[in-house]
Amino acid sequence: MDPEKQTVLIVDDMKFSRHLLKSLLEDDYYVLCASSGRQALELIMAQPVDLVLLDIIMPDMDGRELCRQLKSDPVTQDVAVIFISVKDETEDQMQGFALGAIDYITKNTAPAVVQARVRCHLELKKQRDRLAKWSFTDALTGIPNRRYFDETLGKLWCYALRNQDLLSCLLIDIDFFKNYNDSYGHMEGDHCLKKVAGAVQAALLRPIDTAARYGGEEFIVLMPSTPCAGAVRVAERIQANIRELRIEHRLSGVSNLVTVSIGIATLKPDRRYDPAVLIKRADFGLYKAKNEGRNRFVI
Ligand code: GH3
Ligand code: MG
Ligand code: MG
Ligand code: MG
Repeated sequence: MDPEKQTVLIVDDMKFSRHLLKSLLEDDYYVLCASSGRQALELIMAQPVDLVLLDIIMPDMDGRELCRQLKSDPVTQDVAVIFISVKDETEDQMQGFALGAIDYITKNTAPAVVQARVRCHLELKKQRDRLAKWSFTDALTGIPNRRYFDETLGKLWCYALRNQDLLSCLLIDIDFFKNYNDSYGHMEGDHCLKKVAGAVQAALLRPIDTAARYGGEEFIVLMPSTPCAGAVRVAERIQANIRELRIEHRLSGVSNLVTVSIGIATLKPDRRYDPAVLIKRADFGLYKAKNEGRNRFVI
């Protein structure tokens, strides 16, 4: 799959309409088709979709209901929707925008115009994605930043809550990093941060696991559907990766090599808690790891 190529989902109960739209778009985009709202929801949950072209009149779940559901779920609320319908009254169109659609195309629109409008929206989506990627990336290390982490935590928390699933978190802090900066200089410090970020990220084997720079010399990892034992294995891999880097710390007089301390927390989200509880628990583990001598993890 070409990662630059965008994906459009056509949702229409009429085979003819699906085929017509598909023929207009398949040269430039990946095109998925669904014949019902329910099928569309399944496809949207299973893969990234850049744009949904949504028919309104459908049996079972109509297009408006699907749009309502997408916009009310934090996991899917950013999916862009364009209604494509035979309903051409001003009121229908205004209702479509009120539901959160970014455009409304009536089915009597010339095919070339449909194509042009879809292209225009997808171009804007591409630019939005670029900006989002930029604003979610830590400038020094190139890994996701705190903003990205906070958003992801919100989404994965909802997801785990709904599925009654476990969520694990690691809070990682470089040991004696102030001494490192004082002994080797700030530039070397930055270089060390980049290497440690790479070692943390390389320890994650599942694409759903997220690592981010949480603060100055702190990193955080979020792992959905992961029990404590799985989180421990990742913490061990992170420490092994950092050991292998063999970054000298001798000049500081407090340690031979750069090491990290890790706090581990696992919980099953509950409506009574806020996602911050998970981080608070990991932070408590980190605090204990520091107190017990550093270069270790504590649950
Ligand atoms: P501990 O083992 O208890 O964690 O000790 P520490 O020295 O690592 O902890 P402390 O919080 O006192 O120091 C963190 C240091 O991280 C201080 C700060 O100068 C450094 N730091 C934070 N952000 C950056 C950065 O972007 N680049 C560099 N070079 N240093 C940074
Ligand atoms: Mg229809
Ligand atoms: Mg710190
Ligand atoms: Mg530190």
